[in-house]
Amino acid sequence: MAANNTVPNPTWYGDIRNMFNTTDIAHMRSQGLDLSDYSAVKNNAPGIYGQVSSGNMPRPPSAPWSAGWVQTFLNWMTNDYPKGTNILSQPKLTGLTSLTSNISKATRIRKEITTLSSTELSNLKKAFSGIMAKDIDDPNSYFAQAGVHGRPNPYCMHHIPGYNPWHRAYLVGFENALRSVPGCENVTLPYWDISTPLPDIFNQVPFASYTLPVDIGGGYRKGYVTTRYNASDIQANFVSYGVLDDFTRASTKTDWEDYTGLIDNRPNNTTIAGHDGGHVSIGDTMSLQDVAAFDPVFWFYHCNLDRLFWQWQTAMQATNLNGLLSTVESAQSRQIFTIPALTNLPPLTEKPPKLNTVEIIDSINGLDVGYEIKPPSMALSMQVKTKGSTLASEKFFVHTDFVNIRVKGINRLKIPGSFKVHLLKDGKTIASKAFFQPVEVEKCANCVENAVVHFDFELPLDSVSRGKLGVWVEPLDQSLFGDHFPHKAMGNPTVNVRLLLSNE
Ligand SMILES: [Cu+2]
Repeated sequence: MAANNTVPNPTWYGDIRNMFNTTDIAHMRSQGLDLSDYSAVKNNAPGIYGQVSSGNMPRPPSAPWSAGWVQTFLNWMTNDYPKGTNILSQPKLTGLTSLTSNISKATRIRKEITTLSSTELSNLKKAFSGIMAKDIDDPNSYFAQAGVHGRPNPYCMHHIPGYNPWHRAYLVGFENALRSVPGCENVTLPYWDISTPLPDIFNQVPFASYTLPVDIGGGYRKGYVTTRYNASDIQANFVSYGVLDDFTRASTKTDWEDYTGLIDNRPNNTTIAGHDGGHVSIGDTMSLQDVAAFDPVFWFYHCNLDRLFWQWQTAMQATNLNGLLSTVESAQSRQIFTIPALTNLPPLTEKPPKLNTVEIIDSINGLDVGYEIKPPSMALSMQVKTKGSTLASEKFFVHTDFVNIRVKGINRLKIPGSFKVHLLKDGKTIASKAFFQPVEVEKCANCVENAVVHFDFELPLDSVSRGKLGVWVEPLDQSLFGDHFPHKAMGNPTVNVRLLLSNE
């Protein structure tokens, strides 16, 4: 926003949040008003307007607002406080350009794996082989690193607000472990862009598989060798579970909760559903949370998800604490960034890499990590940004080409391990989603806290009309009830169908 010009149709994301600088935010936070919080600014807008129009606020060293700014703020109030859209979802991918320009600041540049030079690749192999050879009691060993994601040390940080922060810290710790191998001090973890088929390199030693050096419980014994599906089956599974669609949908979202998915009762069909569906698509080991991180592909898969998270942050100007907070809607989610005791990411805060939710926000400057994006990356094929509800004060369109079918009230604690939810029409599967969780799900505190989950299927209306629909839940572990998990045994889930709407 130009300093003195009036913006006729300002938005929270485009203009308003940028009118408050770090000093103003810190000052007012100490008085109980959080200017990085959309709801707080909206609810206190008349008071804020009074202060800035009279020149009483902001306090020095910030300069008083120009008449243009004051008018812009009033226009925002008059127009009923629009939030605005994500620049990634606009036709020009401005976010990606600014991302590339950020890269020069970081020294750890994570690249797409097929673009590595032969020296970079041989160093990476040396680093992987090096940590795989380390004693399992060494915190830098592959075994110790992979072992905190399921067995033997179960930290299940999924389907909760801390999901993205935790996995970012986890990758930094793993990268540091790779760098502990002599001669590999400059290695960075590359990513696998999952919109392209699994590269052949993953069939080579040491990326092809890992063999457990000891028993880890849950039936996984010393000598267990990780396995996965072949590249073409994985691509087909990504389509079946709508994985790329979920990530594309996530990239167009503006609120942190919508980007993450599932938390605070938001639709699940964004990042977290893409993550879960991707794990189950890659199989066999990757679909089982108890052992998923032992498959070497895990690290490259998650590095890609971290890259997508960083691209979203960049597009949303959410690469610092106040920027990120300006996208966080619910009080509960804000707490993991604002209450010191809740910023903890066990065990990654108390032990190396010693990072908490706030420290992971800025990769480029704070963590010294940057991503080299190989364009074109994720294809943004979704033209219409649909949602479930809007403010009654805003104009809206009803879309009759797509519907949202939500299967809700699934008590996942009753289902041992990962499972799939299929939508059937006249007995045939027309859409599927997957959920990734440990076998001993009742022993997982984060799972117990979020026991009841829902699944969102966004489908063309044509594909679901004129036919008998049904829902089938298929557990990966079929020893208990076979391949159809009884609806009664998981709390009798219900279904609801909604038309979608948009404001554009
Ligand atoms: Cu994962």
